[in-house]
Amino acid sequence: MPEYVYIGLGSNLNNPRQHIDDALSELCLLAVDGDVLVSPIYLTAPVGPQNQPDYYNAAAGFETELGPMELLCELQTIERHHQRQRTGEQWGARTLDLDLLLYADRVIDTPELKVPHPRIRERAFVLKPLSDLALELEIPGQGQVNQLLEASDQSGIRKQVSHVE
Ligand code: A4P
Ligand code: MG
Repeated sequence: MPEYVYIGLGSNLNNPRQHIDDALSELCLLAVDGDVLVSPIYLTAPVGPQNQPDYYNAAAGFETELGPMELLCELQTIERHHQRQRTGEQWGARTLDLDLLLYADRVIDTPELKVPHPRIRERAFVLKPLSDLALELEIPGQGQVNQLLEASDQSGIRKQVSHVE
């Protein structure tokens, strides 16, 4: 049975807007019938080290036949296509970050994969685009996305012209 998943996208290096647009097309290949719901794209102030450019962030939702680990592997393959370098710096700049935010209503806690993504609730750059896709989405164990968003610090989040315009 296909399951519905949500992915968070982030980029702040080497033409980040293009990385986001390309990654959204690549995510279609993982989706049943190629159908992907895409949020608006936001320009967001960096969380973590401040000596890095602003990020472009978005979220995508789709049905997939892939299991959670298979999906994570595919996301990492896409990151590699985008010359993602892991520098070891926590929360440092990157060409493309794809986080598996939610996998249906499952809770997964293994060393390789934690779902829901552990830092969703602290991060308006994730909650805002996620709320555009599904305002009343329930984050297992954490609450509704709109309530988490209200409680989060949304300063530094600016909407960009939509990719479909
Ligand atoms: N991993 C475990 N669970 C997951 C999951 N649900 N989705 C493991 C994806 N990966 C998951 O990831 C490290 C390991 O996490 C993977 O090998 C995987 O097995 P990574 O992508 O190499 O590391 P990372 O992304 O640098 O670390 P982390 O802690 O995931 O960073 P975040 O939380 O993704 O934050 N500021 C703004 N404004 N916008 C941003 O997008 N992003 C970050 C990165 C920092 N500041 C930001 C932004
Ligand atoms: Mg990550």
